Amino acid sequence: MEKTQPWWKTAVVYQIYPRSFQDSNGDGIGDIPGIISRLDYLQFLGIQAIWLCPVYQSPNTDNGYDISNYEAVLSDFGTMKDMEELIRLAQQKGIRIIMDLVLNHTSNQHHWFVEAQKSKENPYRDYYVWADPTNNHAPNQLGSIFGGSAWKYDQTTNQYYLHLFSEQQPDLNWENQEMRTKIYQMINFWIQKGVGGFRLDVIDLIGKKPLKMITGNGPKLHDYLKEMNRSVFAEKDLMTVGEAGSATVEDAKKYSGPDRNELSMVFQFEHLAIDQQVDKEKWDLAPLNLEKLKQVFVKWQVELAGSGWNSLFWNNHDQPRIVSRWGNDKQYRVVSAKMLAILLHMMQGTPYIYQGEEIGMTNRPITDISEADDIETINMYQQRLNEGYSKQAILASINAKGRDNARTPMQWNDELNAGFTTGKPWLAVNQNYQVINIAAELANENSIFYTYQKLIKLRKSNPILSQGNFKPIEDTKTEVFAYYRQLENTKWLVVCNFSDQINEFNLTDEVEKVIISDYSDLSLAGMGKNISLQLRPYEAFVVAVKA
Ligand code: TEU
Ligand code: CA
Repeated sequence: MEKTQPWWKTAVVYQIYPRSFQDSNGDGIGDIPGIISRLDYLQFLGIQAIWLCPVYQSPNTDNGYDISNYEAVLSDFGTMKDMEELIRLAQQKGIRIIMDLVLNHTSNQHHWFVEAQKSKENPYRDYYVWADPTNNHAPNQLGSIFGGSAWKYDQTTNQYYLHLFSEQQPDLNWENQEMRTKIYQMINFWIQKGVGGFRLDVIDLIGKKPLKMITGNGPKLHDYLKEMNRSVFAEKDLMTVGEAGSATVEDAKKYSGPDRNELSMVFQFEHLAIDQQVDKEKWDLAPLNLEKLKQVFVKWQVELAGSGWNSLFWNNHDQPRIVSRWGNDKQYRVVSAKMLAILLHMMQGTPYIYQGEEIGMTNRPITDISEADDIETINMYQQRLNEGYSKQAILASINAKGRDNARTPMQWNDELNAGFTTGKPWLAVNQNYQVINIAAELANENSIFYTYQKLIKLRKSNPILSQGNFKPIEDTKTEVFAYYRQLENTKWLVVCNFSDQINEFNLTDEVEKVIISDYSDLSLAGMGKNISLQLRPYEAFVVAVKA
């Protein structure tokens, strides 16, 4: 057993999308004072850190992922004083603030880009990626993740600039040492404020070689991360998590290996790519293949153990809500949400809870594109209309995978606008807030909330979860996902029925104690050795067994 583990190996992180969390001044937009007013709730849930999505100055073409000033707070969210207050008050409650760093690109309104656009000789020109036209066209066929070309023509200097996201998000040129040094100074500005760490947006892209059509995992990516670590993270008790959409297990070992001196962990998305058609886009839907899901989870658990560190998540501000996506948000919403939580939180890694996941908030379907806010969705709608897709097919894709699903306001209670705002919410509240809300969850001892609260407590007080090994149980029904965790002579069996049907599971262990279950009537009585259990819809339980 490791004596001293870094705090983030036994912690659970809560992700807040500030626009949608809690409004405090009636303008319909969530803000930092609103978050401060909910710190008691978060402390009661038991989380140890908050990943705060961007609150920096931004024109909001990508809701804050287009930063125009990294060292100023957008007035929608409040002031720098509010931010300092949040860090201080959270600290008092044992909660660290993890800031979201968007280092692959800035807003086109950032003064570096405003300068760079002026002339080829401008001192900031090389902070960005410029290229000459090829036969009067874009330098090459590189595409933007938000649709269209990744190159935008700039009349003033007859060159194109690179934007892997929207045209308003010009890519920074990480080959420029001076630019990198300015970024490190900015990171230090936030470290001096007392933050607990950072989430690094699309960090796998900063090594890009666009003229060679290389975007993710470029040749110098890990050199930059080592330089960043040396310059700002080293010797400090910070947690850093890199968003690495393209990462394989081998990549994750490079990012998060204990002696790599790069990052604490990464967000990889292999498990969340299973319900899309191979080599297509997330909008090209495919049914969830449970065998594949099990293989992916088992691979990451077994192969990264000891040589890196996993993040564990179902949701974030870019993903549809998991209870609608792979659970059952109708008849079995509560028990399927609990099953998904137990399945994920019993694994090795740092779990992340996205705001509202802890009460089983669901997707919010739209019937017309005018109800959408997200630039990625709006661009795709137009692009696919032009490509001849029917509106119905496009809306089906949006309702399954659109990012607005995760961005509807937090549902605090059954009052007007779910208690999120006294004004007009910037994005419509999901009308099921009358039933699905925090107040109702807190009043019900069998709610999803209390399952999450218990899972957080279990991780904090049982080293088996942060240090125990992971061993899958192979010979089960496809729908049954079962595995062991073991640390010395403590052994836990995790069994999850990932289905709305009854499925059997052959119990071969001697059960000693029920740790947690999503049916409140599970008892030891029926769990004799070598019996076949009939697992109820979405039944999940964890039991201590004889090692
Ligand atoms: O997301 C990376 C990214 O590729 C997103 O487009 C996301 O993976 C995709 O929408 C899922 O289908 C990060 C941020 O999380 C996202 O909110 C930003 O829009 C994006 O980078 C640009 O900063
Ligand atoms: Ca507000």
